[in-house]
Amino acid sequence: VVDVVALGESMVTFLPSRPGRLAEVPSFERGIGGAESNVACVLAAAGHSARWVSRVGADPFGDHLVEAIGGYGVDVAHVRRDPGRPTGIYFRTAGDRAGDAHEVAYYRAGSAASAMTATDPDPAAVRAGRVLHLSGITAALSGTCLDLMRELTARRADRPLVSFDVNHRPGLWRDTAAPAVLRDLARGADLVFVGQDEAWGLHSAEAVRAALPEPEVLVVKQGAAGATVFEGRHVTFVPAPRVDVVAAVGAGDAFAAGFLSATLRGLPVRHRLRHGHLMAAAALTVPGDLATPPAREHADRLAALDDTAWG
Ligand code: KDG
Repeated sequence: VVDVVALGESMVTFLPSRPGRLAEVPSFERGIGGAESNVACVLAAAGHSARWVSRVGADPFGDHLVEAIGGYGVDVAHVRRDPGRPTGIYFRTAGDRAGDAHEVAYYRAGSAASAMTATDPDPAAVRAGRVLHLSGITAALSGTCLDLMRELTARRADRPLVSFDVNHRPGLWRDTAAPAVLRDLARGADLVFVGQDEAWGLHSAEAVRAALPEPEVLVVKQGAAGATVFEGRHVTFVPAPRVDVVAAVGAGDAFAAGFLSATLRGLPVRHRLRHGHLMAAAALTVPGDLATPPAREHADRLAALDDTAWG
């Protein structure tokens, strides 16, 4: 059994080769993006078995995504090539040092991944892991992708642990119902990651938990301050280490990967949070989505330091 199956659209990403607005920079460097495949790549780099399930075009950018993500050690055998639709691409700036003021231009409408349906990809391949990791991005891609998300978050006995990162990307939604749609999907998951800034206008982690009591584990990410986990009746906050931020994109995915890795290894909640923070810290210090995560033994040593070292 594979540890984690991550399902979602990935895109070739173009980052300006020098600072400036998208309208002005003359050249770009190619990278890869896609929230769910980022999680799979970080998990594979951290020694887990991970599968990415998706669709890409039968085009050179599709080739590149399959090769690059496969190059991280992720199983890409269930990525379908669609000769009739293109691979999505997007351009983005790294953003300021606070990380959130970056420009994004998507070219993904009608992409190969947006044609996924509730029955294709193969449901058996999607449910073959100990964990199925999903995000709210997929729900925004098309009506058939939203159907797929509803199917995968429907509660049923024979499913893996369903992990859902809310990932509200306002630029992708034409629909004002996005917050309600995302909340309904989150209700069906077992483990939910949500940033306080995308949490339905609620201003405290406790208010988010009150609004979302169903998931067994709820992780509310509070930016540079840290993150709070609600698990049953237990509430645990762990501050984030201080980091010189280069670009915030990819940090949420790395956080999810660290938390999932520690969950798969049966570590206690405080350590799960610390592994999330450590993976995120690595991603925060590079301009692209993906950084080399700390080696497992090193991360374990850092996560085991006492509370005074963790602020
Ligand atoms: O979490 C990082 C992602 O947002 C980025 O890689 C692009 O998947 C992406 C998206 O749809 O915004």
